[in-house]
Amino acid sequence: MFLDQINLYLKAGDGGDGLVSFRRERFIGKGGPDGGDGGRGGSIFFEVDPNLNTLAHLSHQKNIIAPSGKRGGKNKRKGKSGEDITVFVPQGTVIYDEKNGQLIADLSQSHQRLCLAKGGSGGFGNAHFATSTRQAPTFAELGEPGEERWVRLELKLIADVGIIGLPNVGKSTLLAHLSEAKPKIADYPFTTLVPNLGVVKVNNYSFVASDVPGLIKGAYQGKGLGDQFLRHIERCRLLIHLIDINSPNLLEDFRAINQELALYSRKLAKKPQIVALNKIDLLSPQVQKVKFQKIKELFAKEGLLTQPEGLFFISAVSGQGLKELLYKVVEILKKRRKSSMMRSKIPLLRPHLNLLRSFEIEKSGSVFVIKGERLEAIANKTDIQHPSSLSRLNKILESAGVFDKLKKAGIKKGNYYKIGRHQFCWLEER
Ligand SMILES: Nc1nc2c(ncn2[C@@H]2O[C@H](COP(=O)(O)OP(=O)(O)OP(=O)(O)O)[C@@H](O)[C@H]2O)c(=O)[nH]1
Ligand SMILES: [Mg+2]
Repeated sequence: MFLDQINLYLKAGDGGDGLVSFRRERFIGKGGPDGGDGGRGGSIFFEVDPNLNTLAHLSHQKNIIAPSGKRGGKNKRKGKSGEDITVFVPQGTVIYDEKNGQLIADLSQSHQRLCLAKGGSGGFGNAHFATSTRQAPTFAELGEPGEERWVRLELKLIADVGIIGLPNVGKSTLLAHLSEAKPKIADYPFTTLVPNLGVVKVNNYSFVASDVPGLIKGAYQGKGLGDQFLRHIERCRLLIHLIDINSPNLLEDFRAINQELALYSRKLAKKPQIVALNKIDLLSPQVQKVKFQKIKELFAKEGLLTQPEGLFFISAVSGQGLKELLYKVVEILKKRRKSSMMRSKIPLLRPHLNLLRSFEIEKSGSVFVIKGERLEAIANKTDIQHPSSLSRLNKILESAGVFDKLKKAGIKKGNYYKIGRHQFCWLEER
């Protein structure tokens, strides 16, 4: 199965709680506090595996949940940390925040790695809070909740060259001839259901080519396999437009494909194309000569080709004409390298859109309600009966800028503010 789009729920591990405990040993009367810290929760990383071509390996996984950190132990033993999880994805995976559609990351480089959900830190055990004046603290911190988010993964294969054309014109045969790829080849339309990638080597230069499943007229309306695969050639630097030289309507074939590209996007329609007429081995040398000339004139007359050298006569089976085609491809790719390198130098990585700082204050009657997913989650997990947990929550609210914003919103002594399931009274000027 080929999968190029998938939704996932990510939940990093919660931090383990700190422990409240006191040393109990024979002959030692009052042992000091020895409750250890909780372990860190596991984080979720995404990493590009260049050997992957699809997202199919993730199809059975709707939720990815990293293990939580363990509770702290006696003897100041730190709880075990939850193990990190690495999700491998193909090069060209684009990750969006499913809730607001925002782009989070564009994984276009091989072995690129980033953290998408950070595990919560462990809470401090009571040993941590012992001071000269507070020798027996009876409280410990709760672990911090791990981040959670809903993401959409979209795969945009990164091929330098896309081979496009009507079904059965020999796109896969060409890819197989030029590279080590072994796409399915057969004498019927729509053999290729998913794009294949292959590395093409020309002397010491190499590039990636992809055969795009056959397009037909009306693909953008869903005819044939539809235009869903055109997304993958959006990033190609060059297209090889393959036409069966034995087709009775060469120009119509050519136009039909270009029409579909234009309907999909203006950018695709403008992408440089090399036109290659395939299957010339089926013509005798005499016929070839006459036919090639006629076709050149036909295309030139229609003004369809901006570069006359963009017309090639090849056989993907015998290999005839492929050398010339390849040289042209390399020449164009070398020229167009600059712009694409510039583009790939700015990988977009915004994994943590500072979730803590994204909150709003709404007024509900006379109560100031703090609305922010992450802050609310933290508040909900805080045991406010314990002074230490409460002070930790206050620290977080402070550093997130909640108190400043409340003041700006006009909160006065005696007013109430609410976060998650807790409601507090604003006691004094902070
Ligand atoms: N004689 C000859 N046959 C070819 C040539 N190239 C491809 N074929 C044949 O044409 C048929 C279709 O080839 P494919 O490579 O599967 O064509 P495709 O364009 O990938 O087709 P779809 O994936 O169905 O869109 C197969 O039977 C190939 O053997 C060629 O240069 N000469
Ligand atoms: Mg094919």
